[in-house]
Amino acid sequence: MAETEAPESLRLFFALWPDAATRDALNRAGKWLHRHWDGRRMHADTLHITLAFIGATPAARLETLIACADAVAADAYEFTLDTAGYWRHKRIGWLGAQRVPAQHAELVERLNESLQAAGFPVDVRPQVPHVTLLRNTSGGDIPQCRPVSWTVGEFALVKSVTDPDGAHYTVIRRWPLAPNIAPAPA
Ligand code: 2AM
Repeated sequence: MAETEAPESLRLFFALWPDAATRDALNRAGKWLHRHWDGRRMHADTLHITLAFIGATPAARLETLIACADAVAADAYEFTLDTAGYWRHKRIGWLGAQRVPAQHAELVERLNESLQAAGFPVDVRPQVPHVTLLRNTSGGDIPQCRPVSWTVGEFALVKSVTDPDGAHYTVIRRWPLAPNIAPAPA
């Protein structure tokens, strides 16, 4: 590397990344919300729920970041996304949940603890899990939405690259969650 060249930096976050069927359902929800609120629809292949936003990270720290996620043990869960929301300050329209499963909160907490222990910047403010569906929208009355059921069986580390036509995301690695085995009837 030339002396003047900055060390490579990656913009990273951990997220729930949907399987194809869930992505289609989320994309349909985006189409529906766009009919109500207009704005710019997010591309189907960008739809996700952020678990922990890391931001600009030296590429040399990637292995440490991966080790943080390796150390996280959490259970799979069903996430029912059944409510639309609007944030005026960000001008985004999103899909979220009236009830956040305990396993989701545990996953976020364990990931944050692991990241914090390794010295990564962690935002400890409570977060509202959401899938951003629209940007640059003025929102409106909250319409009644058809729920999207997401079977969450893994989480992912994602790289974000922004170019003039928007953000592009690449999944770098995935981690499975422990399958939920229902207790056998007595
Ligand atoms: P958003 O969709 O609500 O804008 C990639 O940019 C992902 O990280 C998006 O889900 C985005 O949320 C989220 N994100 C971007 N900047 C963030 C920040 N400073 N803190 C938390 N999440 C952020």
